[in-house]
Amino acid sequence: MRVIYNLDCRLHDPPHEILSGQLVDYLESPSRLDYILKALTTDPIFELSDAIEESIDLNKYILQVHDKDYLSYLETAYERWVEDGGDKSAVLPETFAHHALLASKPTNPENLSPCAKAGLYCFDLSCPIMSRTYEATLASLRVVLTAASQLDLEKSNGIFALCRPPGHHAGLSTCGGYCFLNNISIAARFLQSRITSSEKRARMAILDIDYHHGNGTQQIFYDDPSVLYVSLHAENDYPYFTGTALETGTGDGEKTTVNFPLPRRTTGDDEYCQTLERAVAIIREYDPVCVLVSLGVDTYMDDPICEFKITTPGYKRIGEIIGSIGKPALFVMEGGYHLETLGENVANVLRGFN
Ligand code: SP5
Ligand code: ZN
Repeated sequence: MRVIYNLDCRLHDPPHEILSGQLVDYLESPSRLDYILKALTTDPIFELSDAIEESIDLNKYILQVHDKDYLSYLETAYERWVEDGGDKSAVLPETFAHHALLASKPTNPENLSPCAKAGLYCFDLSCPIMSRTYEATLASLRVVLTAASQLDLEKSNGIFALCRPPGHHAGLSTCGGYCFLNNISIAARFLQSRITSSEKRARMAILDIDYHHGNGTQQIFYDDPSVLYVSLHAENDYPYFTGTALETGTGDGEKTTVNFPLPRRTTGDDEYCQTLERAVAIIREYDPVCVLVSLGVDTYMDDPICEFKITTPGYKRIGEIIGSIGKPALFVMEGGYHLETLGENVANVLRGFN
């Protein structure tokens, strides 16, 4: 299987984050990429390439997903923050635009101070914007769109976009959960725009197997029947306010959002695979042109922030079930924080699919 990566994804490198009130090393670190690369290079079935497609107009596709004011915020936030006297290490919100604090939605967000903007465009503390963060997020997206451009839609093959920072928590105009740009959503729009045969948008399915609910991806396609969003994730865990089975979409998008919240602590390979079979049946029935997989392996038994019990061999079964859809698949890297097994777990999903 072909694997696209790029070392500019390493440029975003925050020193720490706050977990359960404690300052700890930033879990979504550049070394995640190194560990995955190392595991994939040892197996000849993976054909690695760091050649990215420079001619793809990223802004054009980003703006099909994210608000324009959010995009210009990401681009300029660090510079503006430093000009305003903010610390040179990173932009970080200190106050959030919580509904209890807002008399009304800010009408001119461009007039807000850099600190206010940080609290408007970010929903948690896990997304510091450092001097090279924006560069890294563009590199991450470029890896994903390069892989999307190489996906053969005529065959049921797979391709893996080995990227970071991840994307599925990023919403229309919000960063959070280590995510800035919603890579997989932008890839779905990119693929739809490549299929010009009919006036209607081609059907895409997004299967999200990260431990956490992809609140951003769900939000982006909530009213859109052309993108089916199916997620398996932990119930009552981060990001806490989304991901119940009652969230099924709205308007024309009613029924094209499907959530499978699973119990923390007890969910292991068998329970997980049984639910994944149900998810896959829904995707088959929808009959998309291709499947985009939000590939998180933070469901692993020893992941430092998660509480499922998936084993390393279990990931191969997961890959096999995804392969049984019989559609071309674009795998996009999301979470996974147990460095020692990260690469092998990712490799097993891809091996199972093949
Ligand atoms: C892409 C991705 O996996 N983002 C995840 C960001 C999670 N950050 C907050 C983690 C909070 C952990 N606290 C868990 C306590 C209950 N298990
Ligand atoms: Zn996750």
